[in-house]
Amino acid sequence: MFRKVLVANRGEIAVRIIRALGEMDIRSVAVYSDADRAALHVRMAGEAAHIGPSPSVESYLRIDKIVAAAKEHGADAIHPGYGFLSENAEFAEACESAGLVFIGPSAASIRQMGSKTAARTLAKVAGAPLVPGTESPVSDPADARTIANGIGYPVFLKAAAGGGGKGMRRVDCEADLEAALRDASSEAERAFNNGEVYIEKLVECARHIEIQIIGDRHGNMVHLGERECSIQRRHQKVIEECPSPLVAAHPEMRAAMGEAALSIARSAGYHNAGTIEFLVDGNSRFYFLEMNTRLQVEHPITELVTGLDLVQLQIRIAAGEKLPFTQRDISWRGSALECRIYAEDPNSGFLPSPGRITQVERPSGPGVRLDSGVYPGWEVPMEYDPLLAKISTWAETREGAIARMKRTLGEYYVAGIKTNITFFKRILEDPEFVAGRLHTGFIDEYLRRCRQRAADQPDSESEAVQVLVAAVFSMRHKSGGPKAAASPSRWLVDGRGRMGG
Ligand code: MV4
Repeated sequence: MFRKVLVANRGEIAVRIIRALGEMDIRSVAVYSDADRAALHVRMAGEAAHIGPSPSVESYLRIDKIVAAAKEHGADAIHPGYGFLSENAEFAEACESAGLVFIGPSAASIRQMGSKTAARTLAKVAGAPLVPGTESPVSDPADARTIANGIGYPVFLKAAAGGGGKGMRRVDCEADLEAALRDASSEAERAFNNGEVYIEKLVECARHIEIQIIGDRHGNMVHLGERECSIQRRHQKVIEECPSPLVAAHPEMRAAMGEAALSIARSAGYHNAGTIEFLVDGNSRFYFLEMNTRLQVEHPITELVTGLDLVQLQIRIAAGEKLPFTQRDISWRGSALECRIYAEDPNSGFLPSPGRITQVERPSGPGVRLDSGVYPGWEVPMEYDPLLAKISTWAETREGAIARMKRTLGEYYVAGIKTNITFFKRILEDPEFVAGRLHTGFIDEYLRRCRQRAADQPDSESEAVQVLVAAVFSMRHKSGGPKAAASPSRWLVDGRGRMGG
């Protein structure tokens, strides 16, 4: 086993990885930019290395500086987390060349799945159903027209080097196709240095369901079930859950999607943790979308329901160990939800809200997990993704997990910056959400329902509650100090004058 591992990331995921290393008696090395000198992950790690100025292109994206820091500190391996260099094949290669183990799949797997068209070909060869579309990039407008007419509108133009919704363009009719192709290609060129674009049939109001897989370097691989990630805003996931309410109602779907995911990963010769994304249409038919070759943000809900520690498993596999279980040993118990807490203001178009956190009240209790990268006094930098923390709740039933999440959000309190905490409280009360009727159009429809309700009844309770929240927050800012901030007036924010949930 490794003696020392460098964590090439920041924020809550760096903290998560440092925790796993601590439990495994492995020493940890943090890396940090100027803005992160006092960050929580730096405080928690055994050692830390400064890797440059605040912009991530000069620090967290610098392969040379991170590899040099790992060598200097005597690390055996590097965990990349998610984002930054986690799906960069050159980084994985640079680690291996420097004699460091990259805790993730091979550079070849990263490269293959990084090309979304190559991934489609691979999935097809593996026998998995695909969304109708092209397996190679399309650049000629006449070709694009022929293909789109063959598939039928609407279609999605997607960046071949993209993923996660970046560089996606919806096209509803032939007249819009040529301009959209030009836009999508130049956007992809700017974002990924690769202007290649492919075409897919756009599946409306589908569900976005992904399968977690994990395999060792000896050919053993299992799937760990699904996560439902249909609730996204601008291709940013907002709430994830496990099991998917759809799969819970059709349990045979899990085995079928699991088998499809395993056959894709096996044909890629994949090892370590990975996620296969599927779209599921109204007839419960599923189609391969893409594969993510990293640990995902939402891995905690899979951990809560399977009882496994994915980060520990990643580390053991990278060190050459065999998976300590087979598919038959995997079981799923209860239901889990995750809410992503961002430093953003839902009342002004979800604008980022960086600044100093003055106070944090952390939720706790049975079935509650908090993955947080912040502390009171920490200044949330504006340079990075504004994810502050993830709250996950577990209970025997979905209703229980929702009730627990509402209670937990009521206890959670962050002062000094705006957060989206109250936004979740309202979604969790939404009848469509409660009924589990989730689909990719959910957030747009939900926001439309909210605007409609506000227009129909301008002085409804929810409006009144918002005014009250604003008043309480501004009072607290004026009075200041921990005493005033801990005032029980906070508990009025649920509009019922009692303690959260
Ligand atoms: C799609 C799709 C419908 N049809 N592709 C978004 C993230 C990326 N990994 C895949 N995504 C989607 N791809 C086809 N051919 C729907 C989504 C999608 C989505 C789209 C609009 C609004 C919210 C969404 C949430 C999840 C998935």
